Amino acid sequence: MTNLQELSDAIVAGRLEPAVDLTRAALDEGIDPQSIISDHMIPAMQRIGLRFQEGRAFVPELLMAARAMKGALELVKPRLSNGKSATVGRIVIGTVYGDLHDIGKNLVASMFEGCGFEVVNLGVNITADRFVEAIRSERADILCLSALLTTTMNYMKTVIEAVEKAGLRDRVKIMVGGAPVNQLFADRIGADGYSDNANSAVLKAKELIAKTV
Ligand code: B12
Repeated sequence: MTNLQELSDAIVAGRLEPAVDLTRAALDEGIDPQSIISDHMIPAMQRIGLRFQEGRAFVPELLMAARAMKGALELVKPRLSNGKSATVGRIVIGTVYGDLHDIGKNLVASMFEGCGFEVVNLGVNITADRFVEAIRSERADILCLSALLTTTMNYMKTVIEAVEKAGLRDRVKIMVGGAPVNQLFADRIGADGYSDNANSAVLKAKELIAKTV
């Protein structure tokens, strides 16, 4: 039986190979992929984040942990898919300008894909203009914005204003998320939806799509 505490420890220690091997073993044993992510991988990132906050870890350690998390996540991602092929809706997702955090955003994007959405993942450090352009070119039903820094979360408001200015606001639903974001903030900046995790993000997106049809 795979020791999932070891997987969590490997991510915290930034050890890519053991993290990938332990993840593969856990999947082979039939452990629920969602539980591997929610109960072991995400808490590992929270642990390293706390160490960083307390001055017991530094940016290189965060980077190593992120690399191990991403490597392990690559293995789990295909298992999140439930094989649905019909398109539920089109989503454009990205991390806002000034922000390079993409693990959570990519996890949310994978869950959307696994649940039948078509997803255009713009990446990180995305300007308001680029989001606006993508809503048009990709004919997005939902725009998803991610931010992990208190200094970048306000840029979400800039994006929403740019969408309004471009005359696209009534055509697209906007969802926001990321560790410093909450429902109150989402309401304040005029977003249509917020979620603090990838599972409820999918439920929220489906709810928003249902409202438009
Ligand atoms: C890994 C990491 C990094 C890595 C990022 C690598 C990468 N490719 O992503 C690196 C080393 C690059 C990094 C850099 C920095 N980081 Co950093 N980082 C983290 C860390 C440890 C983990 C983040 C993570 O991946 N979490 C796991 C994922 C799964 O969770 P998540 O992102 O929250 O996503 C979930 C939800 O929020 C939600 N969600 C996310 N996006 C969206 C979008 C939508 C639409 C929805 C609905 C939901 C949703 O669903 C996701 C899945 O459940 C956090 C600490 C923490 N606990 O969050 C600090 C943290 C975010 N970083 C922090 C800081 C300060 C920095 C730096 C400024 C450090 C520096 N001095 O250089 C730089 C900034 C660089 C930049 N311009 O962006 C601070 C932010 C403090 C603040 N209040 O703003 C934190 C909180 C650490 C701390 N405790 O101090 N970081």
